[in-house]
Amino acid sequence: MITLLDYGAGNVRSVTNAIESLGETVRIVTSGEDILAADKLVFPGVGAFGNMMRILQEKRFIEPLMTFLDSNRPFLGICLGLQALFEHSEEAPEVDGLGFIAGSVKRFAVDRSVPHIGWNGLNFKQASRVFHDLFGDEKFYFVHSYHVVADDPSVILTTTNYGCEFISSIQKGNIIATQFHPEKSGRAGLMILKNFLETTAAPNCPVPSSAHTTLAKRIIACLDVRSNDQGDLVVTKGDQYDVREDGDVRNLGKPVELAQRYYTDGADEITFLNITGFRDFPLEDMPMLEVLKQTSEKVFVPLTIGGGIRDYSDKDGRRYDALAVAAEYFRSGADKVSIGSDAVLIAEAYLQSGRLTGQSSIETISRVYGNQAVVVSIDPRRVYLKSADDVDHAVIETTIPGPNGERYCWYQCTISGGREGRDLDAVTLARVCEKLGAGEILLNCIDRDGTNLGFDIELINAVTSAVSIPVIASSGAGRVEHFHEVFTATRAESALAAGIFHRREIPIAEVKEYLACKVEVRR
Ligand code: 1PR
Repeated sequence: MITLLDYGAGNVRSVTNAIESLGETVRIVTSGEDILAADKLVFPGVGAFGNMMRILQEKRFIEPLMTFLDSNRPFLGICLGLQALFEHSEEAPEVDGLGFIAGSVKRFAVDRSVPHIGWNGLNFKQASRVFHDLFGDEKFYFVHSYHVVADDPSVILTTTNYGCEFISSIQKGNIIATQFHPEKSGRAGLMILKNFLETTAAPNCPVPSSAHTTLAKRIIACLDVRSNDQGDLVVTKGDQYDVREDGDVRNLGKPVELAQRYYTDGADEITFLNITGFRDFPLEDMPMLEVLKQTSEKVFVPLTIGGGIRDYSDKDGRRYDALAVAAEYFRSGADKVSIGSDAVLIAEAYLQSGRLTGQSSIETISRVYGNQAVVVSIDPRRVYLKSADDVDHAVIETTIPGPNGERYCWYQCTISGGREGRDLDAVTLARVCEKLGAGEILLNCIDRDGTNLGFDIELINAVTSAVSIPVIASSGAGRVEHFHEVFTATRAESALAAGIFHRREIPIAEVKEYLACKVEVRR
């Protein structure tokens, strides 16, 4: 029996699912006594440091937690569960941490995208039983903007390189805590959890083949999900956002089965887009929530869900805010939510008023769950221009001329699944969303969607150079070479594809095989 400290923010379902998949039972902490009575305690922290410490305080968990840690019983902290052990954090200087380990938590000051999102390796500094059976070159999933700095180097278990060398896990007696998410790190992560559960595993200090770790480029499988005309939830795919074929919604398979297949094939992340979410309220869309729940029981890589995240009034006039919709997605197993149409409307309102309200979906969700949990999905299409001065938008000079030989274009944002174009360009939208608290951009391109012509490199370069958060390149992948191109010709951190994977034209493993000696990928 494992005791799990859930303080109510974010996705602890995935940790529970991962532990249960290893044959253990999980008991969730409801009181300080549960912490004191625990044999082994897992503390998965999600969200923001200040919010976490305030909730621990309110629930009177701090004292029992300190008693547990002092007793040296097996403890596994994950992500914020590591940061909580330190004295304070730059993220919330006014709030004290537990102070179990001397040191503090600092924001990354590196010339790279922050948050540090994705799969990175470990430099092993000492042996640990949680590394039993690891070889040393495995990669683990990270998602964070802050890292710990320990006063006493003897607690450092591993470090990781990301523009600097930072502490990625600590060990002090039986107290172990990782910045990465074992529950989201596929087979290697499950092995760490298994070793933690089996306290008899022999200590191991693996030797990686390289002296430095490198963040891998991620390959993401995207599943557009909606009900077909028979009412079954199906994965569909169109080209340029038309998903009907001879009048029927194209049916490419069952969402949970496909997600599982992609996990087994080596996908680094799975994205579900509830593509009718913009018109149907997601909280009434129980099958979609069920898909997420079932997937998170079997798939141990990060799950993102998008569609319909916005404030909403139901037919009886009851109001729900976007935060409630996101909370339900997180409770059902999502690690990140993706906001599409609402982000455009928020950015337009901000540009008009020049004022941040603090009330938008991007701001409220990132405040509670952290920036890394908020992805903004942009659906732009090209608008060609004769001259760069024709519009008041971010214009690029293009090497792909328009139908009338135009040499310039801007990327017009759309809402409602590409149905409505707005007077806002993709570069400005990305910039505003970063300012509002988005942690990542999912950059689609309607012109390329489903065409197999390759990613729109010009669009991706325009957006990546405007923001410092990671960008997921999406739309148009048709050959393995397209992934190589997007990772070498742009600063995109990850590449997303749908059609080629659904139609089994190119398996994910083949993409990784091709990339292996050219760019860093997770194998
Ligand atoms: O606006 O917050 O409700 O979010 C709705 C989300 O659903 C948006 O992210 C929007 O992109 C997506 N969406 C809406 N309608 C459709 C549709 O297909 N009719 N899907 C749709 C867009 C997603 C793309 C696709 C890539 C890769 N498709 O990300 O997966 O273009 O495809 P490819 O590899 O086959 O080229 P909201």
